Amino acid sequence: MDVDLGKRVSHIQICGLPARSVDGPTTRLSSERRPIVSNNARPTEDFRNIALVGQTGSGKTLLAERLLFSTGTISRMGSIEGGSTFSDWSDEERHHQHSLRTTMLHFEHEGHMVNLIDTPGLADFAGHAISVFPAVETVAVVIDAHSGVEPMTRRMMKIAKQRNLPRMIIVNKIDDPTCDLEMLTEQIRGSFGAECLPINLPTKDKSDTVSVFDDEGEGQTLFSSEEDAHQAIIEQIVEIQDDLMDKYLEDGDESNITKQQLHDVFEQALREGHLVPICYCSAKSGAGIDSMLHIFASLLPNPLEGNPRPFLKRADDDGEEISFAADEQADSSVIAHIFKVTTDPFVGKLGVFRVHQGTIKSKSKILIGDQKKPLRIGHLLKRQGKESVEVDSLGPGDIGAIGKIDEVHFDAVLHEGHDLDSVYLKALPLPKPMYGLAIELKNHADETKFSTALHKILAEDPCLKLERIKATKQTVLRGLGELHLRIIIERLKDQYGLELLTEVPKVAYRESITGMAEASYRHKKQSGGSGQFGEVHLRVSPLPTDHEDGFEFVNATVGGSIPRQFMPAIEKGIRLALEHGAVAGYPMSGVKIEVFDGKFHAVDSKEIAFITAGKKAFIEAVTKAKPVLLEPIVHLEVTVPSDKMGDIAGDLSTKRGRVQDTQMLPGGMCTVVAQAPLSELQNFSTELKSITGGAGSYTMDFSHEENTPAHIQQEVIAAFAGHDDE
Ligand SMILES: Nc1nc2c(ncn2[C@@H]2O[C@H](COP(=O)(O)OP(=O)(O)O)[C@@H](O)[C@H]2O)c(=O)[nH]1
Ligand SMILES: [Mg+2]
Repeated sequence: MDVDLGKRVSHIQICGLPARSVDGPTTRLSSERRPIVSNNARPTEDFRNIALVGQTGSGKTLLAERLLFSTGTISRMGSIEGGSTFSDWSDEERHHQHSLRTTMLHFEHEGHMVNLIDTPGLADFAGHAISVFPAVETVAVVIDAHSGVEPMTRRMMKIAKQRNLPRMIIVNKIDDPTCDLEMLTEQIRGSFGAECLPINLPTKDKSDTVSVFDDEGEGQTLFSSEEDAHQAIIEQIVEIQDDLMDKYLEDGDESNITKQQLHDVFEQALREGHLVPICYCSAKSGAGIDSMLHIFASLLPNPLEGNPRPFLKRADDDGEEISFAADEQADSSVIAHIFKVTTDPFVGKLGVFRVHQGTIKSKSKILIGDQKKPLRIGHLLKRQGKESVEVDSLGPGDIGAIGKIDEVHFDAVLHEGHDLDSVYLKALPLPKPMYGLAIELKNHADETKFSTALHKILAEDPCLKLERIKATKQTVLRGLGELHLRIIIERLKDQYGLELLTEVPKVAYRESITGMAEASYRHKKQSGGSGQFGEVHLRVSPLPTDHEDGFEFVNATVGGSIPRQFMPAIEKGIRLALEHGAVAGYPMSGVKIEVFDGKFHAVDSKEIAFITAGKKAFIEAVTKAKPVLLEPIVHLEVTVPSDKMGDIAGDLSTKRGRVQDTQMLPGGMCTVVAQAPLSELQNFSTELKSITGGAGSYTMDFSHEENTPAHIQQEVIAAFAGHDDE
């Protein structure tokens, strides 16, 4: 059934519509049909695309709410506790009182359109936060003034820097009477470098801020002074342009540098990571919000200024892969990137995208990735929290969504011409789903419904994976942590009525080899009419651990001992063995295979014969090539009260963990950095809670793989030996 989108449009302010009145979390349906909003006229320079990221609880969602309120976009401020913010709108989020998804918001300020993306700060949902990076010019990392730099602060600062994204730091909650903002500023600079400089300063009573770049606002500052902070920024930015630096040094100030020159060099410094402005505010009291809005509008890069996204064009057969930047021009051929897929209870499946060049028009046709047939865009939407406004077009730099197109998937590129079929965006460093739960349906009759529901959920979440492990006969759902999976399981129950039984999965080992070996296999079958014949000689050897695919297949035959057309069949047989493991039933990787000889028969050689011969020869070679079982090792950063440091270090060492570093943090906390095998950490979140009385937190990231201890390896291989090799 077609949902009438016109009915859902309520009083959100977009492009001149009146301000929306907030009426709590339920979706309002207004009876009159509103027209499609014309969104044509906005020039690309007017957009500011900003992602709010950082530790959970730092106040991103309330800050988003405050920004919507201060710009007149909403007429009343909601609260986190009351579950009435614009950004945390789902029942799940209100129940858990945490953002669990990214939310698109937008507002106008000083004639600019700010697309603001609120992201979840929990480590379990880090993938959602990171995946919006390609959509924005600026990553704003929010820090809680009381808690200071936290694990997610570091992680987001690091990833944004790796992706060459201009960054700013927002110190929120300056109303908190216990915070020491001067010390915190030193901590920030100590953690992220001297390029972090205040762009506004809190006043003595922390009820307001003073802008230091363009001398707006006044009052006595809490620390430093307006002049010193101003000078520090100017000196930092003129450094990157020699002529400005000379002028500045000659005159002793910036009096001979024009406003435009200063703006440009400011923007360049942001882009080059030479300046990270620190902006102080309180989402709760509203202190510093006007100054922040002015900074957004006047200083943050617009889509034409920010660093270009790393688009790549896949090579055709003999060409080379090329990288290129989208041009952000309205009349170019469309390139838009889907950075989020979600399901809206009213609109259905939604693909949320950023336009990087060209103009997407409603009712026009669009290609998705390398699909042959174009699809008609039914509904072109601009999202405001859970609400949608239907627009007629979206130009470069803008963020919007298309509804009801099944083919849309995460990371897909939307475009108009087949010449752009092979365009994609350089992969993001998304966290690897490692935390697993073995799942089973309570009621097996729901199998079909389950697979449809899971398909939808998996499409929305790039950090969620489903595995069927043959060795353990378990279906394992993998995500980033206990909460991540708990929420998915709750969602399956609440939205789809599906109940699951769960248990701790057996460890996900991976097979590899450490030596080189050769083997051959002849597959011959004679039954009545034509027979089957194929013979394969191959060599296996280990690949470097950082090899991209973990698999390399080489046809090294000479003189046509096996005709070329059978090579895909041999590869297929080998891949079958790889998938199901050769020695212990776990997926294998890190192997190079060279087929160097073989035999064929003009009549009896068929694909099936070479599939079997390839598989059997491979399994035999691997068995001789000193196979090993690898286990995932994770990088852990555990933040606990300092007096629990010893307990945590001791606990980790009983888990085969290695403590690598410890850092003291303000507020009597410390961080323990360690590596440990994932298999030992299944109950870590519960244990940490009990050791620290709930005051500890941790982030866990895939680090690398290591050989499992010999006795474990022998046990696992022996347990598999009884299985068939199908
Ligand atoms: N005192 C104070 N509390 C705040 C401020 N901003 C947010 N909070 C509170 O901090 C908690 C976490 O806020 P939330 O916006 O959900 O944080 P998020 O996880 O970063 O989105 C909530 O209880 C907010 O009411 C602020 O500026 N001052
Ligand atoms: Mg939030």
